[in-house]
Amino acid sequence: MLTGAGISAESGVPTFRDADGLWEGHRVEDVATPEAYDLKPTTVHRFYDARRAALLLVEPNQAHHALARLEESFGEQLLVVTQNIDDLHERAGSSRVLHMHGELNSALCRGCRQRSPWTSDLVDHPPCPRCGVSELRPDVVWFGEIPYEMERIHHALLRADLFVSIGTSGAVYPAAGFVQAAASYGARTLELNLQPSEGTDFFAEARHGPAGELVPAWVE
Ligand code: BJW
Repeated sequence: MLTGAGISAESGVPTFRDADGLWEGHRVEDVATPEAYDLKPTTVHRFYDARRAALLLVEPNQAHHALARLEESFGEQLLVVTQNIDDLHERAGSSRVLHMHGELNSALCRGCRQRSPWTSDLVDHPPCPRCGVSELRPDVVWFGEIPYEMERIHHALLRADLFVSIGTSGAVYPAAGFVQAAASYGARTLELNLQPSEGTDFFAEARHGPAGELVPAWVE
């Protein structure tokens, strides 16, 4: 299972590339970069601080809950690889979740690369509590950086019988390439998205509509 911003849209979390997208008129490819952070760290911190605060006000939706129910039935056979940095899968009850683009509630030290929970006292941006030297940045994967958990994801793609992609535009690699990898290793492939994604032709089957309706209907 691969999920993207579209699965959280009905919870009220903005997507990246839809009309009312997250970066308010900026192309995400221009701003979600380490270079943008180097240039304007305070602006970037403010942006993620606001998203972290907004996350406290939203709840998982029917699509997140349906995937949690699926895990209850399939256990270790089910793996959710999410590009999302929110924690809505976990709050719905999923436990087998890999956050390939990092997590909003985690901090990354720019020096020692240690990851630690993002706590409220980090609002003042103190140095890393472990090395005491370098600054903490949001623990998210920007363009040009290597996504997390690639080895485990590759292993899962190799073994998958079924690959389902939910709420992602298919515009960002390596996630956009997972469907072709899974298909080449023998998996059935299904897209569940509001509209045809950029990679829709690579899927054996596609259903289009809101995730809050499509995912529960597919799961039941
Ligand atoms: C609904 C819905 C509803 C709405 N119901 N659906 C040239 C060619 C190929 C690749 C490259 C290239 N040049 C550079 C690259 C690589 C680059 C890349 O892909 N660039 C593209 C622009 C081409 N990728 C990278 O740099 C990545 N790293 C990398 O490749 O490292 C090399 C490497 C890889 C592997 C092994 C070893 C080495 C890193 C990419 C990092 C992306 N980071 C971001 C920001 C994360 C932090 C944050 O959240 O702020 O991740 S960018 C942003 O895009 C975010 C998302 O996770 C990601 C994907 O977006 P997503 O989830 O698809 O959202 P949207 O908005 O695009 O789409 C939403 C969809 O939902 C739409 O289709 C809607 O219709 C739908 N929808 N409502 C159902 N209710």
